[in-house]
Amino acid sequence: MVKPDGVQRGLVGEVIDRLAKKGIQLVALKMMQVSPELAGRHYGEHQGKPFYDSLIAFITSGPVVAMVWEGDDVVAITRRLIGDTDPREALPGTIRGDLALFTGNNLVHGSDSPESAGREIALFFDESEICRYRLVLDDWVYGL
Ligand code: D4T
Repeated sequence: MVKPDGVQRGLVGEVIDRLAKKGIQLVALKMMQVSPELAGRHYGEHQGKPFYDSLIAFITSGPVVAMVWEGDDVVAITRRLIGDTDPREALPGTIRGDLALFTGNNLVHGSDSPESAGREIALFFDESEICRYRLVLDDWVYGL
């Protein structure tokens, strides 16, 4: 997901570009306003933490761009491309390392396990919104 700060800063294209250039496949995408109810379900694991209220306020503060990406090891690969939660610790070359400065506004969210990806995709997308198509690029990316 490109968070509200990424949308406002005009970085939606940059984020998509970085992920697409790695070779993973975009199979769903939409711009949407996250409701407080959806934010609470998405970030339920953080309820009770000191940053929870500001996290909910931030993620509902403007539109986000929700996406589904597929590929071998896609969760681990996207986490590496995104970089550390704290952008000051994120390595140069990562999205947060290159483009963000503050944990509260760290530009993007990426699922942290296949299980959370499945849960989060179901929160944001209907099955009918996931596009199944053969990516011709795969032949060249994976050397098939
Ligand atoms: P997300 O979930 O947004 O991809 O971030 P991470 O997976 O990298 O980090 P996280 O779940 O630990 O945190 C979720 C979200 O909360 C914000 N946050 C986090 C914050 O504002 N202050 C904090 O101290 C922490 C740890 C940033 C990301």
